[in-house]
Amino acid sequence: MTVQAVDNGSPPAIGETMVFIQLIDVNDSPPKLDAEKAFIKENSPPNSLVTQLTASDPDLPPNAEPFKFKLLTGTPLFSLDEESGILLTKTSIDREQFDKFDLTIEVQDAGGLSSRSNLFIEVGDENDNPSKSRQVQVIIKNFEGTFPGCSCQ
Ligand SMILES: [Ca+2]
Ligand SMILES: [Ca+2]
Ligand SMILES: [Ca+2]
Repeated sequence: MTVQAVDNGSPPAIGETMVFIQLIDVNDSPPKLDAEKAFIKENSPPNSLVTQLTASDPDLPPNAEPFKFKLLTGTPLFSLDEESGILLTKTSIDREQFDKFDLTIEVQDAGGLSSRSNLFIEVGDENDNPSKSRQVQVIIKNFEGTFPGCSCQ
């Protein structure tokens, strides 16, 4: 930015100088989780990847990355790596038992500000419940040895 100084002389003398203003970033924005939804197929083996969480923070380093992720919802079904944001299953999930989850995740920036968001996880269906066999009774009436549409005796 340029600053001009004018004195009261006649004619006035004008001086110009460049002034650099350095804005110092303060950590006034908590990070926010980028994704709100994830998906996992039912019957996936334990340690399957659900998603890798990422976050955004408008502040400059060191008030932004690296982030720390925390799973606040107590659940025996998922594990979240604090540093990488990798969310894994701990066990195989049965969609006929649980078809969705709403997890609360806390994300913290390197300056210590944090926010909480919900992560909705949908469990995808597999056709793993075959229809049960039923007993069906079929009665065929035989009229004097002839059966319409059939060459049987
Ligand atoms: Ca921040
Ligand atoms: Ca199932
Ligand atoms: Ca199923």
